[in-house]
Amino acid sequence: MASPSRRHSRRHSRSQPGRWREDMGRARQCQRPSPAAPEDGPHTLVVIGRRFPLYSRLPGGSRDAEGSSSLAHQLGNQDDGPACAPMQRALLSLTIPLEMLQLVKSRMMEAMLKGLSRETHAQSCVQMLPTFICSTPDGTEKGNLLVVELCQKHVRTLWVKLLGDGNHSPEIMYKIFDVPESVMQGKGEELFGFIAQCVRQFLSGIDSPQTPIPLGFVFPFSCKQKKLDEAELISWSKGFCCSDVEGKDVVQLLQKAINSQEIYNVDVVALLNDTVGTIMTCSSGDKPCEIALVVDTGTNSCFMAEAQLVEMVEETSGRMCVNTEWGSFGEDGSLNDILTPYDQRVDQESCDPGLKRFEKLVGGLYLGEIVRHVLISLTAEKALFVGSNVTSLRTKDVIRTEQVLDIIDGEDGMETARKILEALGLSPSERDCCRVQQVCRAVVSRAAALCAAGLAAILTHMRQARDLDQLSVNVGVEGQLYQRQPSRFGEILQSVTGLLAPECTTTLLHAVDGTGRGAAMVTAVALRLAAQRREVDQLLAPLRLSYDDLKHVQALMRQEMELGLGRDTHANACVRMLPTYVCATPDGKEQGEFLALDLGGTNFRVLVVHVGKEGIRMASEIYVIPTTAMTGTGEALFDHIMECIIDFQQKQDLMAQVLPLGFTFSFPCQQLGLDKAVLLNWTKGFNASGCVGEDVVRLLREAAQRKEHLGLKVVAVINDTVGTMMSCGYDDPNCEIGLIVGTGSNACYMEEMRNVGTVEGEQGRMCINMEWGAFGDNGCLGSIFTTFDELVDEKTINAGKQRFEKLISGMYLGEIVRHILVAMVEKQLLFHGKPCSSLMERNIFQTKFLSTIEVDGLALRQVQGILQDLGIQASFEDSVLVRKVCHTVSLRAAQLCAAGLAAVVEKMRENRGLDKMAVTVGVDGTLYKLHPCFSQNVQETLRELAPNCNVTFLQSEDGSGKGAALVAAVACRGAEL
Ligand code: 0WK
Ligand code: BGC
Repeated sequence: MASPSRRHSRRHSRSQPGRWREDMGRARQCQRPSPAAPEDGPHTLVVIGRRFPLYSRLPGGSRDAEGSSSLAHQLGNQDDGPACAPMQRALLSLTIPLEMLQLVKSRMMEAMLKGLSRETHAQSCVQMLPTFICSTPDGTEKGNLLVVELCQKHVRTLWVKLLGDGNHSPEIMYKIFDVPESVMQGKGEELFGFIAQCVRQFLSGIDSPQTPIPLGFVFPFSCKQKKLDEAELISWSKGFCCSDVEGKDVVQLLQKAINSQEIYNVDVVALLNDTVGTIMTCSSGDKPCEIALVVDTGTNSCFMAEAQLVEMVEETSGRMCVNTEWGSFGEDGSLNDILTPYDQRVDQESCDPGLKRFEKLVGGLYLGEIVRHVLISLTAEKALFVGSNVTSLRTKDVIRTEQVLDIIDGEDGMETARKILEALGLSPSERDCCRVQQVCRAVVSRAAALCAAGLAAILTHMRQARDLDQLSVNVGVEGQLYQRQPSRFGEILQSVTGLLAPECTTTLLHAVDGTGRGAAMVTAVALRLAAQRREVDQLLAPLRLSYDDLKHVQALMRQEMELGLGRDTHANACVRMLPTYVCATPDGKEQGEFLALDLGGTNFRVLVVHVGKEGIRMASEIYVIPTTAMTGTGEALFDHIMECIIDFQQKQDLMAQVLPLGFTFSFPCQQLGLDKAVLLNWTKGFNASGCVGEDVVRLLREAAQRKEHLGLKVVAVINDTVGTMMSCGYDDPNCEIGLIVGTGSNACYMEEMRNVGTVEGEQGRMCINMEWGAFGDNGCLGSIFTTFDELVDEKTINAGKQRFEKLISGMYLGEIVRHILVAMVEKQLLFHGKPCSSLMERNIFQTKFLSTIEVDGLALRQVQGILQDLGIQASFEDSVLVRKVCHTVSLRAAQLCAAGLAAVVEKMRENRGLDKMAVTVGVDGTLYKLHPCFSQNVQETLRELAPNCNVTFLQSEDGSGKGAALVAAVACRGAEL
């Protein structure tokens, strides 16, 4: 960017319309006003040289006869001129006692809470619109940015250079273009066309780069914001009423207009309300501003609300800037008891009667009108301009607010009043000028006091929402009513706020250069977030599976199933489709008492199960399998298992009985009979030696022998998927599929014997344990595996094995997330790129964290809590990102699980030659059961992938221990046959 001087000379060609300014954008701070000299403090009503304390009489100063009478009495005593009574009445009606201001404050708080709540938002007249801005600038924002501000009567285009050095003094160049009246009331297209032309002219006047130029649009009207760059206009105000804009996305309208100006490198990346621009402009790294007021043509405010209170948005923790749109306060009648006849007339003559009631008491577009109507009424009561031709007073807007401000704030307000009145063809007396000045003061003081009541409402709301006794905040203020320093408006605003919210300390900061810098900050933040979003999406893209991807996985799974069932192909198949010798699901006739073991999940359980006509009763005990036992010798493992069994039998007083035992052994086993199964390989972190290739029932029996325990009678060994199918089949005979999504993952289903090439016989069905965890071990899922999956796999004790399981199950999802988070830190997308040693530790990010983090409406504070426990300081944005990663990983797992199931149900449907098939899946596993949306995602995806199958999911309540007992019961019944 060229040096300021040269740039200055070349560009200021007079030929170009609009007015140029170059300003280094510094914000001036105005401190709490020094206590006013008693005789001329802001809250003194001056009538003909006498001073009356207006607001200091609260509390206790009630507006009872005493209060008002004392005021009237004081007023009466002072302006004892002719017709002073109408004057006193007028001033009194424009004076709001503090207790009434207290009421206005509490009504505003009520309306704010109504606006924040999802239930009552629509009915609230204070709309509390989310702005999607969740943090104030931290001074690191950088870049050249274009800002367009649509102000009252002009468009301001700014070129802002943020240096990222705390941005206390960004370089700002701007140009102002007056908006023709016709454009303000014309077609929307014309308005945006006009703005786009201003942009083109402005850019042609500066050597703007050809590279993409981000534009921030300050649009001071109530908008329903969906994103930073998507906002629908709710309603026009302040004299603007262009057609064909309300209900439309204003960002799109501007972008379209800019493109039609053949400016293709300008991208509207953020739209913000002027209050938001003010809060950002007045914020700087070390002094964030948390409230902003605009007291200009219109009035409005915004503040940093607790996100969890903003029920209209997802975000549930941290803070979000909320645009109150308090201009509409009172549209529900809640200000009727302070509205004067003058206000009613101003409202009736406005272009939106009944609307924007608060704005019509405070906004600069209306104060001049209120004064005019007071003067008309006082003239009618012969309290003013006796003998003057007052027709000019009948002209709307003949008295402008800046004139009112001149009259009260100017050095010689009286003289100013004379000049203005004479310019209106009036011949005012000294007294007239004095009374006009009093009326102006009363109107502006009331506006300031009402603004203070609104500000006090926000302050108290924030203090209560943050659960603080005291609150101290910076308040950015922008607008002509506050512009003059010191201004009567400012002094009353400050002092009355102090009276209405004594537990809050406010520092008013004047937004010197309007909202330009703030808009640039927001645009820079929007850019940073957009760039981050793009990078995050890029990083997560390989984990996002399309419908076609899932259909492909489904087809691959079917292919592998056929290979696994094939007599000649079974040996090399990765999905081994293991026959279980369970040929029927329970028929309810099962009877007896059984012991059951359940090994292979999160917990090792020993159960005693009583199966009878009245149903099933069971008792169980959970035992831990220490890692040493999982990875030590098989002997030690089975000895440990025996100790648990004996402990259980002792506790259950079963030592004297030899109950048939059903053994759920949740690992891939070649079943050689109902009670004989050879372990093919360990999974899920187990790696006990001397077991693979062995009959696990024999290993258990040998352990019983070693313990000289005669009370063991294993009659069946099953996989947990089979146990789950049997256990659910007992309640739902339609249950012919078992699914586990827990530490590991697997499925079984009832296959037609004719299709089971590895077992003799063509009749009937047999349950096949698919061992789908190993799907992809032959590389057929290469296109699905991501670098993160490779990182997880290579660190496991069974690298290259159980690839499908490692994409789906609980033992691995946390690790996938951890690797993605590490990558994001490396790419500066997370935690400000600060390396986190804790994140480098394997398995530190547990899968159960996903289940917590993805809970809908979870306060992101809890996400921050989890990260904090891991020693990671996470910002609000960080927490949102971490949740996004968790969701992406768990959704993929659920979708892949559904693709596997789709292959199974479609095969069963075809097996049975059915067009439509209904079937139940018995399911178990902590991930499926405890994750907030895993089961729903599985079911939704399955409905898409296998629309001809109506699949019911039945969660197994008592796990597969019950299933093992039922299989044992069938085994025992078979033995009796
Ligand atoms: C409970 C079943 C058990 C199975 C487990 C899987 O009773 O057989 O192995 O679910 O879930 P996990 O405990 O691994 O989450
Ligand atoms: C095992 C299966 C078991 C599944 C669920 C997998 O690791 O190979 O046999 O069914 O985990 O526990």
